Amino acid sequence: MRWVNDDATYHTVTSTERPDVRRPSGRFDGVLDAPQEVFTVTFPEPGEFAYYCQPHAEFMAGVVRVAPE
Ligand SMILES: [Cu+2]
Repeated sequence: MRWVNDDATYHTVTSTERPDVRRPSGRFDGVLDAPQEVFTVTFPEPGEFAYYCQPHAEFMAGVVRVAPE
């Protein structure tokens, strides 16, 4: 999965155990602090992986769904 910072604001891509509990889980934590900066995570197994942006946790979050091959 690849995230690109599409503006000039500081964002993070921070893993969390559940989408409704936005607290770092330690699996990944990328910083996107410049325009067009890229952060990439490889998910080796199927599953659902929740993430959020630490400075914008109230409205910036998502889930990556990795389908079985
Ligand atoms: Cu953000």
